[in-house]
Order: sequence, then C-alpha cells, then structure tokens
Amino acid sequence: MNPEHTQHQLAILGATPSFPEPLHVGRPNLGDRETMLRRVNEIFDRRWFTNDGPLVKEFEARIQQLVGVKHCVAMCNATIALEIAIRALELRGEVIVPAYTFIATAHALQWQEITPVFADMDPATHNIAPETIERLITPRTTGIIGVHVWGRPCNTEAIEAIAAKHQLKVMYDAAHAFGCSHRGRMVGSFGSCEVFSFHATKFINCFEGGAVVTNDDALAAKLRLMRNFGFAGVDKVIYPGTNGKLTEVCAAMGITSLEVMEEIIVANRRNYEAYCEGLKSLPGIALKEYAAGERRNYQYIVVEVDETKSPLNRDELVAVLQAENVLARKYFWPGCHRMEPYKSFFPNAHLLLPQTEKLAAQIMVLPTGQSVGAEDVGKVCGLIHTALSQSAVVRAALSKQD
Ligand code: T4K
Repeated sequence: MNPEHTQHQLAILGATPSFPEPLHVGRPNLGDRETMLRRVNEIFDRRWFTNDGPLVKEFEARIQQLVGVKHCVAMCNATIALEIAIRALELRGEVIVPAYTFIATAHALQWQEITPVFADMDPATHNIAPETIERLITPRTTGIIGVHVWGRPCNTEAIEAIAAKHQLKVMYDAAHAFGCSHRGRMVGSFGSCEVFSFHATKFINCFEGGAVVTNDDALAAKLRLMRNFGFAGVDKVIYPGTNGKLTEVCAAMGITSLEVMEEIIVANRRNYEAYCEGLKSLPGIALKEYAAGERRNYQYIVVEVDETKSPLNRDELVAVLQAENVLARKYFWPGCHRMEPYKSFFPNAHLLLPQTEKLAAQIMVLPTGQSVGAEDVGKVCGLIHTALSQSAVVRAALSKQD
C-alpha cells in the first residue's frame, strides 16, 4: 500500500470529513462561461426561446456530424426522447430491456402501457446478456431496447441477430454513450435509432436535454412531428403528439459544452487512469476498465466490490465514503425489477436475473469529471485503502450508527 494512503482520518471514526465540501458523482461539466453568457444574451436579443430555434438546429447539426448520422432530433430530456422513439417505432405489448439500467428505460415503456420484460446482465460488460434474451420472447414481444451501460456499447451484433430471427425492432438507450464508438463506428447509428441524454450529470450537458439519432428519414420525420404536438405546418395537426422540444437556452448550453468535449474527455481519462493506479491490487476491488482502441467518454468510474474477497462490502464502503463527503453512488441498485411497479408486477423476476442480483449489490460509482482533480482522486483512493485496512474499526463505527 502507498504510505500516503494511510494518512486520512475517517469521519466515521469521529474526525472531520476528509473533504470539507461534498465530492459528487455527476457534478456538471462546464463549457466556457463567457461564451455561454454571450449566447444567452443573443437569445434575449432574438426573443426566440424555443420551438426549433437556430441554436437547437445548430446543436442537432453538430451532433449529426459528430456521430455520423443523417438525423438528430433534439428533445427536452432523454426520458421523453425514449418515450417518443418507442412510440414512433410502434413498439407495443412487451419489450425486452435489461434489468440493470436507470429506471427511465423501463418507465418510458410502462408510461405507454408497454410491459418491460427484464433480461439479465453480462457481468463482464454490465450490459444486457444477449443469451438471456431469446427465452423471454413471447408472441407479445415487439422489440428490444439495449442500453450501453457506462458508455460501453452493447453486443449489437448478437442483439440484432436475435431481433432479425424473431422480427423484432431494436433501439438503444445510449444515454451514457455519447462520443463512444463500437468496432470503430460511433454509437448513434446502431439499431433503428439511439437516444442520448444531455442531462446536467452527463459528460456533455444541456442542463436538461436529450436527442434521438437515426439514419431513417421517415422515422426522423415522425419523431419531429411527435416532438411538436403533431403539427405538420401552421394550424395543421395530424397526430396526437406531445411537447418534447428542447429550449434555446438548453441548446446554447449543449453547444458550449460540445466545444470543450475533448477537454472534458481528457479530464475524465486522467481521473480514470488515476483511479486505476490508486485502486490496483486491492483484494476484492475491481475498477471496470474501458477498452483501448475505441472512443470512450470515461464519464463513469465504476467499481465492483466483491464482498467474498474485500474486507468491507459495497454498502459499508459507500457509507464510509459518504461520511467523508465522497458521495459515491450505488447505481443502479437494486435493479429495475426490484422497483415499483415492476416489483409488484413480477415478484419472482429476480429468479431469472442472477447476475443483475449479484452485481447490482456490488457496484459503486465514484466521483469524476472536470470538477474532480487528480489530487481528489488520490485522496478518495487513500480513503478506500484506509477503510479496507481498518475494516474492523469501520464495521464497529457503522454498527453504532445503525
Ligand atoms: N437512460 C439511462 C441509462 C440513464 O442513465 C438516464 C439518466 C436516462 C435514460 C434518462 O435521461 P434523462 O431523462 O435524465 O435525460 C441521475 C440523473 O438525473 C439521470 O439523468 C441519470 N441517468 C442518472 C444515472 O443519474 P439521480 O437520481 O442519481 O440524480 P441526482 O439528483 O441524485 O443527481 C446525481 C448527482 O449529481 C448528485 O450527486 C448531485 C449531482 N448533481 C446533480 C445535478 C442535477 C450536481 O452536482 N448538479 C446538478 O445540477 O439521476
């Protein structure tokens, strides 16, 4: 162990927290403040605030170019974008999704009375395990939604082969995977369409925002119609659409964010490499690695804590870190199938989800992004070393807190 790693006091043991201010997962990255404020001033001058304004169009054009797709339809957030994409693809009945994802993936289906059917995860990638999909297909199944968890693309080839065999539609929740590639091809062009999130916590953000990207002209036209109440021209409504529009100020934030995309990736990568170094060779602690040779945004630092080898389990480690003001998160615990309404609908779903059950209890996500420096990463790693080496003391302190 690096001697530096032993010097931190644990607040859980009565000292002050190592970080006076909370170190968050998902702290927003910022583009150039002056440029953003200039854009906001221009929005004020133009008095054009929403409804397909010039900055929304510019944001869409930049994404199309970056991802290499024909169409980008910007939306107010990724949840609405998922709902609109699902509806535009005419999915109904049952749709297969991974149980290990943010709840929005499942809710976007349930919201329109489509049943999400949960597939298990591949422990190596944390993505949907293609071999668990086929047995879930019923006559009511109409599609599969893969999620590129942590920005690591799903096994699109296997998913699409199963879909072709059973005549199912495929789309992807790419909320984490903007700026990532799969076999040299940018995420965004797989399946019928893919959905990005530009929420404040995402590596590129619009405050709130999302987008559906596709190479399908007819689908893009339908998405635009649905995003804007079903208007097909002034005073002409041809579909019961919704309001999924992105505002100009959000698009301004997105463009300003895109302008520093490479800088953010450099900061994320630096932190990722520092975490790799700081957490290596700790028993039971495995940092999920990003594949070399592909484009990655490195926006999530994901650690598996195997309680059979680590002196502390995931929950204990998260509790210690949080007491030190390192607000590590247990994403996506306990899995969608253990949240309502799915838990009540499918009380035995966990029996088919052994890997999700096991890994959702082991995974923690650590802070990174522009606002986290290399020194912070060193300190977080130091805390983890200290906590593990003083596990008996930590356990005793935690039991007193209960
Ligand atoms: N699909 C997937 C796979 C997703 O992961 C998500 C969203 C979606 C779909 C839906 O996308 P959107 O509809 O949101 O565009 C957060 C985000 O709210 C959510 O967007 C994200 N995934 C999810 C993984 O994380 P929570 O419930 O953890 O949010 P919250 O409020 O606890 O914030 C997370 C952390 O970020 C906290 O430590 C505080 C920090 N934070 C947050 C905000 C908003 C800040 O420091 N500043 C901020 O402005 O869901």
